[in-house]
Amino acid sequence: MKKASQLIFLLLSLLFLAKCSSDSVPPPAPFGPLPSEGQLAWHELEFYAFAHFNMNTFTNMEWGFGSEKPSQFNPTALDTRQWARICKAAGMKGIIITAKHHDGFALWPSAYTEHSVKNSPWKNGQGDVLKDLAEACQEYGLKMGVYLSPWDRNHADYGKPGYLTYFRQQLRELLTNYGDIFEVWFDGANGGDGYYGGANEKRKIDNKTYYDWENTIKIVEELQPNAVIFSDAGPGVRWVGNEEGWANETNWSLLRKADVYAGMPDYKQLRSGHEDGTHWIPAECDVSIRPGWYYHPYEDHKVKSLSQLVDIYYHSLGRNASFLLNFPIDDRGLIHEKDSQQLMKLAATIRADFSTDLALDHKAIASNSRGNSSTYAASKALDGDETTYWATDDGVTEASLEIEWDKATTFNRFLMKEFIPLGQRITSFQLSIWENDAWKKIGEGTTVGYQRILRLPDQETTKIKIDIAAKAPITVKSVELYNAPILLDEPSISRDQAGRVQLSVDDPKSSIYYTLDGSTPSSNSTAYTAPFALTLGGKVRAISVDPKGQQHSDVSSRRFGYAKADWKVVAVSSGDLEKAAESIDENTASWWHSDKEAALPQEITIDLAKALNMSGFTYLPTQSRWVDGFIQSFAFYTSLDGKNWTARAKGEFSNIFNNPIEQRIEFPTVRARYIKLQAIGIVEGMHGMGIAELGILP
Ligand code: FUL
Repeated sequence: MKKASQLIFLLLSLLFLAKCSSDSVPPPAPFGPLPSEGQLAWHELEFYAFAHFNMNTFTNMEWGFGSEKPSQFNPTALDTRQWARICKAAGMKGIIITAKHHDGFALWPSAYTEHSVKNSPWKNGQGDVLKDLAEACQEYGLKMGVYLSPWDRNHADYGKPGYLTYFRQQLRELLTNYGDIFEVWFDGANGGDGYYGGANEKRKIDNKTYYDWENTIKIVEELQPNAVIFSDAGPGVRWVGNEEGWANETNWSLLRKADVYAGMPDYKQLRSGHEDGTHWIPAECDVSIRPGWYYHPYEDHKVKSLSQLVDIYYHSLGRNASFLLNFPIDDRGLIHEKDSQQLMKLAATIRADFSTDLALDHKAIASNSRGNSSTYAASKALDGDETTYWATDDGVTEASLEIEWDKATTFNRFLMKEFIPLGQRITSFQLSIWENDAWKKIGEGTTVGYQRILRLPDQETTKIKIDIAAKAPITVKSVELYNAPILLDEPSISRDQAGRVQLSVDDPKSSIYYTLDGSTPSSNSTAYTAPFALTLGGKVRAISVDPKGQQHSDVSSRRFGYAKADWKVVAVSSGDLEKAAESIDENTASWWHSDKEAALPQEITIDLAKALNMSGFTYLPTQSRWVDGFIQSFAFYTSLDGKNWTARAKGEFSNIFNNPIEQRIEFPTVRARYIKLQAIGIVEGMHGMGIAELGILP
């Protein structure tokens, strides 16, 4: 008995000593610029929303001139709780609102201007969008941020020193009256001309000096010490150098602060940051779910596809940046149904992709771990605990980590995070799997930082190895592995000029099935293997199906007229005849436009190469981001010889401005070789006649 207790005592003492010795191993020294507390909290937010809602929503503009009237701001069903409910359901952590955009209209009843909601018909001037949103965010547990445009095309003093006082007074209102603000967004844009209190002139400022940012930043620090400040150059968070939602694969959370400023022309360097940066200024990817930032009914058919949104997720959050997704709030004051539908699909995909961490608590071996201490052991990267990390000894900047399973395991997502409170260190890494008794490289990357994710083809193995190189001892907070299900997005359907239809999906593992008889496709329909001819036109409906044939995407559908292989534009009333070929090239992204100054009517004549029976025509207006040339009223003629013409249809494309999708006009079947489309009227405010595609219905 005595012996047993002595033994237990000895064991306990040994354990105690072992623990003491491991705890006494100091953590690696911090390396390079470090994030602040506020920045660390911001990193954790990852995915949050932008709400572009303001005067532009009602004027159908992207950049209002500043001469708009408060009376124009009048949402019919504004409901910030709907925004918050949707964002929360998608796993977003906050909402940043355009409190004031470049046109100067204030969404809150600012005491310093008459150009605000207080003079609008909305709630008889008693409303305050900021207050409504603050309450909604509070209710749904979201954070709120504010966008305050430095450029103000309404204010009489813009460009003069006096404007700064006004700008700062407004900033104080926003940071005082609406509770905690997590991010303050300062835009770098300045287009020059504006209303400016009636002056109607161009006012350019010197971006480097005019705003005296140093003193504006002090106001944020004083009133909202936990908020991060966004601008092209931070100081809290930086723009990523594009509005498409991607960072470069190499992405440092660092910038040489002295070399950057808001509105700088050489902004593309922001996509990677600066490896030798002097300050911690991580990147944020801002991107809209539609082409525009503000709501335009004519973009209702241009909401980003699931595949596009998923790509953006991986190209922002997977590359050490955050993901700020914009909703152009519509003129009712709601997130549009189509936008929320796509958002929910994205959220479901991301949840499924990261549902089970296959590395969690698995056996891990590192080639080196700091002082052989359990505190910094390899297992700390797999324990799901964000406060612990695997670290290497001082002087050891190259090391590997192996993870082993008892049985073969399949994964296709690799996620790694550095312990960034100690700085960003990793410069490169390689991922290998154990195959045929040897390591086989399957992936690699450069920087990691807060988070790096690789999308890989399916990998089946019993162990993996990550070789890492860094600028200082390695500190890895997590390594995670997932087996994401197949991405089932609607196939995209296109046809070339020769009439060959191509169906495509992003995920190569899914199969495509289609029908041509109008029926709903299923996995019993025709399987798509290669482009097929559809020269006489018809309706293609398609789905993508998982390899087991159990799940499928929504149905995509497109209707085609005759193929355009031998067609030729023989005359245009103005504009470039050669370029007019783009109106029949089956490419919906290209277009032809008549001379913008030429008087109406304008027309285009096409030779179909042989006489065809036709029962109508289709017109797709230009699909460019900046819409123009939409035909409002038209006349359509046919001819057998190109000399004697008969009018077959005359009328208007109703609602084309709001809904610029393919227009179909039918008429009793005729036989003709030549067709002529005449634009009699163009949508108000547009110039010339524009065509993305013209087609003929069999
Ligand atoms: C840009 C602005 O000019 C756009 O209108 C939009 O607000 C976007 C987020 O930032 O620079």
